[in-house]
Amino acid sequence: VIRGLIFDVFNTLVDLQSIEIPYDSSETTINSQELIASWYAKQLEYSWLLTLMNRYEPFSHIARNALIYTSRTFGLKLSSEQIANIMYARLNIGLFPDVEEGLVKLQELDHKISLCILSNGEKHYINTLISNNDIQKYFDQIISAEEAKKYKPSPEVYFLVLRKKKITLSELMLVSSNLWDIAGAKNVGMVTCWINRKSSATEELEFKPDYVFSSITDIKSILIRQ
Ligand code: LAC
Repeated sequence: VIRGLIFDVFNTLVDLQSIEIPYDSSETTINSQELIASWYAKQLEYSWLLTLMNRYEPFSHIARNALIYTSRTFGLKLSSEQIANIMYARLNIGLFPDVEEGLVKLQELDHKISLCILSNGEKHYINTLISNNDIQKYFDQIISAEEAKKYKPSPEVYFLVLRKKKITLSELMLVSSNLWDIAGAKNVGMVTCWINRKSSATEELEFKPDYVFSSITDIKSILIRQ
């Protein structure tokens, strides 16, 4: 029986593609969608590099450094003011259109399911992002990898949830659009739900998601049946 849902943030609740990058097509061959995808991939790479080295830096520092690296790689000449503006826009990344409706549906379930956030983003950043999107009311807790000083998919980060809740891992379901995060959660025995909005290809990883949906609004169907 699933008693708690744990939500990832980037690309699961908020759409990184909604960030506006000041982008001059004469400076680069890459489009803004590819630029944002590369920026995110670089953030993950840096976060995993630090975790493997037993070091920690807040995710926003990583995001800023990854932005500088990515823009330089693709020939974009961003001024420090433009970088500061993008980092400011990162506090207001927009929700995917299905998120709010999906959260409302989960709240309407007869049996109470606890909803919480587990993100690599640092706590004050995630608090701001979530309240700027006015969805903090749906979650009982916001848990950040900052507390483990390691990044997902390190097991210690998923274990943080156990410190806060009297629930076993097999009663918790991670909801994420990131398959590396699904792998991390399955690795520690959580149930997993992959939100695949864009019909992305599956990864060749040993750990497969237990459920796959194209929208957060569909999660309710699993919980009604249990
Ligand atoms: C998160 C990102 C990294 O943890 O997906 O919210």
